[in-house]
Amino acid sequence: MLLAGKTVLITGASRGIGRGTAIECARHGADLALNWFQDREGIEETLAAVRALGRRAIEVEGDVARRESGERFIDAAAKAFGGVDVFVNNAGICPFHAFLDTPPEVFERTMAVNLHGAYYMTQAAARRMREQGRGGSLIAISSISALVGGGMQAHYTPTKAGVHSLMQSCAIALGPHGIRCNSVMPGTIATDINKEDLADPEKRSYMEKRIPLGRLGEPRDVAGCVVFLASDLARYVTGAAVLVDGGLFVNLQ
Ligand code: NAD
Ligand code: RM4
Repeated sequence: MLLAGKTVLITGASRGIGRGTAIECARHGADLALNWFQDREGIEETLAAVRALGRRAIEVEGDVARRESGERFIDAAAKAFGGVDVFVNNAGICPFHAFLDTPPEVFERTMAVNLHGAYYMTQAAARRMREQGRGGSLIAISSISALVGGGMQAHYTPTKAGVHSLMQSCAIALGPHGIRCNSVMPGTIATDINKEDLADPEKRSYMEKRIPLGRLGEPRDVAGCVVFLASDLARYVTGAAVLVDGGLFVNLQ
């Protein structure tokens, strides 16, 4: 029970890593405020899973790319649970596309959701934590793609480097308030975001072979690391990034 008594907020919690993280946080005793967008069915499943573990949970609809979504989300969480202890910036998109003909709308939407959304959400959560005066933990779901490229991801990888950089700067800006800021860098985790990309058996087996632990990741592989960073076990960890990739990044030869 590493998170007993804490309120954890997660964006994009209707499926994938966001849902897996919500469930793992609930197992560790947290109450959950869950942001979602265009996926009512998915968020209902996440809520049911969290409540089945005996934890309290609320859902707040909102497109993270809209500036006002941040304050609405934080206000709703604070009203329901009396405060905000942990904020997980997870919502993200990755519409795979060749670089040379990526439409500007695809680039701009990816930036707006993954980076601008992260910035405004993080700022709203940090403002609340500072007001509360009891510190907190901000966690960005960055990516291995913050460190290495992807030929079909030139509009995406800069957003993942961006959220990691955001956590580094926030660690400095918010350290005096006792607010820790860290990134988790998942490798390749099988979720809807890459379902189509990994539907190609050749691509899937290529990725699997590159991973020393011999398998693609699951959302709960990432969730364990988030729980650690959210918890008081990580009380002296800030400005850090943790790869959760089965060894993919270090596998040169
Ligand atoms: P996913 O598609 O299963 O989940 C993405 C979630 O974000 C969904 O709940 C979706 O509804 C939500 N979302 C999308 N746009 C939104 C918006 N505008 N406002 C609010 N919510 C929105 O994918 P996932 O793999 O669980 O991805 C979660 C995060 O993990 C992303 O930031 C992604 O970049 C990151 N990540 C994923 C992998 C991977 O291999 N799956 C690896 C590294 C990093
Ligand atoms: C991740 C990483 C994975 C990819 C997902 C969509 O950040 O690049 O390999 O499958 O994004």
